[in-house]
Amino acid sequence: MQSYLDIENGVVPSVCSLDCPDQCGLLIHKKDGKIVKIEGDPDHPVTQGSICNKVRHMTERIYDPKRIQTPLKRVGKKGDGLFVPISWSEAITTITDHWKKLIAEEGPESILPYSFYANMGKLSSKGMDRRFFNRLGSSQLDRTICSVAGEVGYNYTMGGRFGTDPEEMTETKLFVFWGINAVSTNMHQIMIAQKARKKGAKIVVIDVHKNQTGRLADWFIPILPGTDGALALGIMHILYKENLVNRSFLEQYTVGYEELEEHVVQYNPEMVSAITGVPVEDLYELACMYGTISPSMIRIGNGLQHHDNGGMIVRTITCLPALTGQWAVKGGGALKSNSDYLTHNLAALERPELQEKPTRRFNMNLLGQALQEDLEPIRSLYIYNSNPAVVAPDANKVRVGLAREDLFTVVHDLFLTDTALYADIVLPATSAFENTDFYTSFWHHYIHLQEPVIEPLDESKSNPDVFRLLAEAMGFDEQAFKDQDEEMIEQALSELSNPHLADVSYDKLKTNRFLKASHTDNLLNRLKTPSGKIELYSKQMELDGHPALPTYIPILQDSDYPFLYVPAINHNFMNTIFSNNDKHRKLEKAPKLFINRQDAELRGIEDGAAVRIWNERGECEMTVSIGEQVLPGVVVSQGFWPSKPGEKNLVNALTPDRIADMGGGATFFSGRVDVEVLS
Ligand SMILES: Nc1nc2c(c(=O)[nH]1)N[C@H]1C(S)=C(S)[C@@H](COP(=O)(O)OP(=O)(O)OC[C@H]3O[C@@H](n4cnc5c(=O)[nH]c(N)nc54)[C@H](O)[C@@H]3O)O[C@H]1N2
Ligand SMILES: Nc1nc2c(c(=O)[nH]1)N[C@H]1C(S)=C(S)[C@@H](COP(=O)(O)OP(=O)(O)OC[C@H]3O[C@@H](n4cnc5c(=O)[nH]c(N)nc54)[C@H](O)[C@@H]3O)O[C@H]1N2
Ligand code: SF4
Ligand SMILES: [Mo]
Repeated sequence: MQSYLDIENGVVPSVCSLDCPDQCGLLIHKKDGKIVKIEGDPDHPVTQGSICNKVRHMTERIYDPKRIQTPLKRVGKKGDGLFVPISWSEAITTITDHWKKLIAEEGPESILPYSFYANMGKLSSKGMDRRFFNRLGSSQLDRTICSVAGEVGYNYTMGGRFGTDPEEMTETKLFVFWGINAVSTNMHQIMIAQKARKKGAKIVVIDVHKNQTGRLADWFIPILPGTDGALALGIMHILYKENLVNRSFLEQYTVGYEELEEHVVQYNPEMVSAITGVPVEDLYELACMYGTISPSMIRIGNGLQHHDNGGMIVRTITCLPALTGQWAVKGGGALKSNSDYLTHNLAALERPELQEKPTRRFNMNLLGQALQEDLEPIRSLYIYNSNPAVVAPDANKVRVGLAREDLFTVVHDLFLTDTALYADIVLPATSAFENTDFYTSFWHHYIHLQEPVIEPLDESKSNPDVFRLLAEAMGFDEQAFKDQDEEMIEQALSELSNPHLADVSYDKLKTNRFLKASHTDNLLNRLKTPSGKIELYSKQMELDGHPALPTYIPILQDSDYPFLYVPAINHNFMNTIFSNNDKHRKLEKAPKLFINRQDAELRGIEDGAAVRIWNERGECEMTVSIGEQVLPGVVVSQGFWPSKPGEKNLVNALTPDRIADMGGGATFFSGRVDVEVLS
């Protein structure tokens, strides 16, 4: 088959690499060997030719003159951004000489990798990198910043990351978008809901902010942050009381439904209303709607689990479709993540046996604290696929750590991010269109192959290629470090224990570009909970120190600042990606703080005023937008803007680095702040 690299003029298929549930099929237009246009692939069964505005303007990012062209060495102070170009061989020798010395003097655990899934490619995010750090014997990172609390919570109820298939949701009659800003973050889910709406479906949005998604709803229900568990329990109370539960489903497929019935008596509507801010009449109407409309589907977002109690919130909401028997209805149920339909052979890709002995682990949400560890300090960080100086909680603490003169930091990225400014060595990364890789969606059920569309620009290298070079320079002579990308994909797709991928192979992917996970059997017959049933009562939770039944546990009141602060993501950036592109920045205009009219009036804050937002961790400046988009006592912002030292755009300067109730998750939205007009 002809390589796409040889096609100078024409259109080739591809897939979106970004950390987005939709994982769109793409068509890349090439002219004179360069990418000139990116559009959706109309043949993709789920995304069907439409893509977001962000990626439609991706070409600007690929050929941005600001892209790092060569490896760089720091010559100024950390944070100042003064670098000089060096060769790859000098960069690799500098890094590995430093590491060899560190290993001899302080041991390999003085080195810590730090990464996330900015490029969702399996080889780029959990392939050669894992092999390398396993073999190096470095400290290990728990990658907890995104969705782990909710996933652990979901799994207690359902036993795995299996949910409703989006392709079945054309049948759905009630969509509950719960803590998800899907217009911005899962646009094809909205498109499916809109299609169903034409056939009479209703869209309910439960959120702390009436953003794009709330504005599109048939019914928007504003709620106080971190109280969704109470709302779900209030719905259960009414469902049982009004006999809207499906008893035959409960008997056949669940454990603990009788205990739950007794337990939810305490969550009476008055109490739930006082906790959540949802009026009693609305609570009744919502419960009755949920108890009577079928098929109903709850799309559980990420936002509502970035709280102290985020795991329990998702665990609780996940019980609702069982009460109404929705798991047995086509197009009914819930969807948090569908990742487990597409789990490949992780061990073959990551090679855990290359690690001689278990090493210490760090929770990525505690990077600031980890860099203060002084008994056995971290002496070197290798950062890729991530921009922790902006995205990590309590980011000022992270930056104090990154500024340590005795910390040797390597950053591999496409751009000189705020994190890269603190690096000793910066390495230029390829864009995904320059790589071979494979991708699996965590929303729809497809696996995709990515073959390079263009050659690596300038001297940039992919993540796996850099780890191959580092391994060679470290003297690691195992075959694992010589495996090429195609071989690694074959390994990842061989000896699969996941029956849903039984029909998937590298060869088939090469011919088809994307393949759907098969699922001929019923989810209800293969639940991986300890009991094999949906666990409304979970013994495992009790063993893990949680209440066995879904329970409302309030978020921590960590201070007396008057506002709960929800610094969410925005429409035109992808986390920090695109925050340095003119087009995307222009569309976002400027960072804004949404505040309730009542709060603004009380404080003499006018619409459009410049304000300072602050707490004991840091401060940030924004322009105010007044309205009823949020409840009193809540302020919300959207987007992470670059924030060089001295600038005041860093929302994560304000966020707590407390750990959520499950999985070591982040608590970005459980912090408190004060707001004052800038004089
Ligand atoms: N355009 C765009 N798309 C993206 C991203 C991006 O930055 N920009 N990021 C990607 C990533 S990494 C992820 S994880 C996903 C996340 O996408 P989503 O799942 O949509 O999650 P968030 O945007 O974090 O939060 C969703 C909503 O939760 C609300 N929220 C916050 N706290 C609460 C609460 O206590 N209760 C309720 N009911 N709602 C609450 C917020 O107001 C927000 O509207 O999006 C991905 N897609
Ligand atoms: N306040 C607040 N903070 C949050 C969140 C929130 O909602 N509110 N959301 C959290 C969530 S859900 C997430 S997932 C994280 C996201 O946090 P991150 O994943 O760290 O953020 P990104 O901005 O997506 O990506 C980081 C960098 O990876 C680089 N990159 C892209 N592709 C490649 C590649 O192939 N190789 C290399 N080496 N680098 C590459 C990009 O250029 C970018 O600079 O942020 C978290 N932080
Ligand atoms: S960011 Fe999401 S919606 Fe946009 S093209 Fe990529 S996968 Fe599709
Ligand atoms: Mo995320």
